[in-house]
Amino acid sequence: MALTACAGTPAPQPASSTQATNPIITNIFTADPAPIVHDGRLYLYVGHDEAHGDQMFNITEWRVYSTDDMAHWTDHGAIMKPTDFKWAIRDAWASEPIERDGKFWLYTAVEHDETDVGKSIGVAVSDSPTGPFTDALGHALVANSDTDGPHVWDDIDPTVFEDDDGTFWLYWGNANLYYAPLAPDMISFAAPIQKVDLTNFEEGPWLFKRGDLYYMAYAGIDEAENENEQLYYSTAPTVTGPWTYSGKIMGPGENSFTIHPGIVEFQGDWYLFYHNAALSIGEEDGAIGRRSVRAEHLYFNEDGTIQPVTPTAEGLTIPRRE
Ligand code: FUB
Repeated sequence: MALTACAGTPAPQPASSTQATNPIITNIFTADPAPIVHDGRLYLYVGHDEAHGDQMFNITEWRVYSTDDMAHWTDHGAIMKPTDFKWAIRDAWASEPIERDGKFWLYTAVEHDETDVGKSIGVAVSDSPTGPFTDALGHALVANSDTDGPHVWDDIDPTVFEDDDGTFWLYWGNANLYYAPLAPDMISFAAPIQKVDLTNFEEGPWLFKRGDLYYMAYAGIDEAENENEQLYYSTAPTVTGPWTYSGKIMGPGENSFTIHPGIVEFQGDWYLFYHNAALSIGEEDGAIGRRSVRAEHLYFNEDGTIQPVTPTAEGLTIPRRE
């Protein structure tokens, strides 16, 4: 709409805003978003799901996208596939990278070969956030036999975080939430693995800090309310707790049993990445294993609590509306 001015009054300036899209990536199915910021760009790591028909998941590779305005994205392509870990056989499940001294360490879940059946955490390394990444260890950092979970897929969904004292921490898990400090080599632990209980916790932990408060966002299930996963969070005064349940961030993802958070501050604003299964590509509808990554603005209250987020069909409007 054109704006016109009355004689003698200054012309009103149109508010300039950019409209992003939801989902962010529409030509392939993507899941388990992990956003990080490096050198003024936001890098988004996802799993590329090629499930067909009734297949549950067929997540074949990890890919990276980046942006400097949250609306226009560069596709950096595939950075690694599960069998680049010689001991893994499939399943590019959720991952999260972190930079340390110019190297990028990618912690990720994959299916281990027959020598330790079940999901395992691998660690890969690259000189660039856009890869390529190679196995940094030659075996799993955490294999199924290293933990005492209720099933063989409890060692998934790693989230990695650097604390103010320079210690890097890894949390991960499904059903059980495990954690341990990483050693300076980033490929071993500096202390034994421990466990913590969080209200409704199911999987997909995402650890971050804002001000003095540590936040653990995660996918959880409250069966009295909904059989599908919803996004919850707990907060703590230290990286190891004690954790206090702090509420729900978002309800279930449309058409999706799973939901998976990735939270980041970029250019002064906070963003929540998640996935649902509302996208169709050609004949293939979204489904349990064919999800697509999306983003919304995230708002905090004065006391540090997170305001519930309503998914939008249209995606981010930038700058955000107050
Ligand atoms: O994408 C595979 C699995 O589904 C992830 O590891 C979970 O967080 C859930 O999103």
